[in-house]
Amino acid sequence: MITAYIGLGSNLDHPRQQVLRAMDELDCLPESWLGEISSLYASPPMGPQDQPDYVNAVAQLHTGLSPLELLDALQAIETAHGRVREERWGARTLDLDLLLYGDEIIDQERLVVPHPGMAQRRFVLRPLAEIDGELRVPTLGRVQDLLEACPQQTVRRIQ
Ligand code: ROI
Repeated sequence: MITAYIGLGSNLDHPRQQVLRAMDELDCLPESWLGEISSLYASPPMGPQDQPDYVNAVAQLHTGLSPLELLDALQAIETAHGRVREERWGARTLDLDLLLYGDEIIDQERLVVPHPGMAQRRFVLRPLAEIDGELRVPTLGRVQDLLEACPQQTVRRIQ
């Protein structure tokens, strides 16, 4: 069993419901159960500004799935939420990012873990720190330190 961390984000079609439903669906994945979950947070879009604010959260998942099996499962959940392959950095009904997979470093064509860019994203680090600020991100360091060093962005706890 590995402890993985999944970043959830949505800014279309009832974002809070999208994120909460996705957490239930993570709990239903084979060989997996949901661990701790963060609160929900609202944040303005990073990237193009002509899109609604996002709802973001992070979930801990204990899983026996391999990294690529987990990636396939996350993409199947995104698709079930009506996500279509949209423009890069555009609005989406559901985004599930595999942030961390135990302490593994993965650099493959389909999957890079730790998630590149997570150290620049308060909407990832803030909920992750709520679950475990002492967690070490391979090559990057302690989550709480990453949060303190992260560029300011508004991230508001909503639920
Ligand atoms: N911006 C915010 N605030 N939250 C996200 O989840 C998010 N996801 C994205 C991009 C478009 C980069 N911007 C985001 O994929």
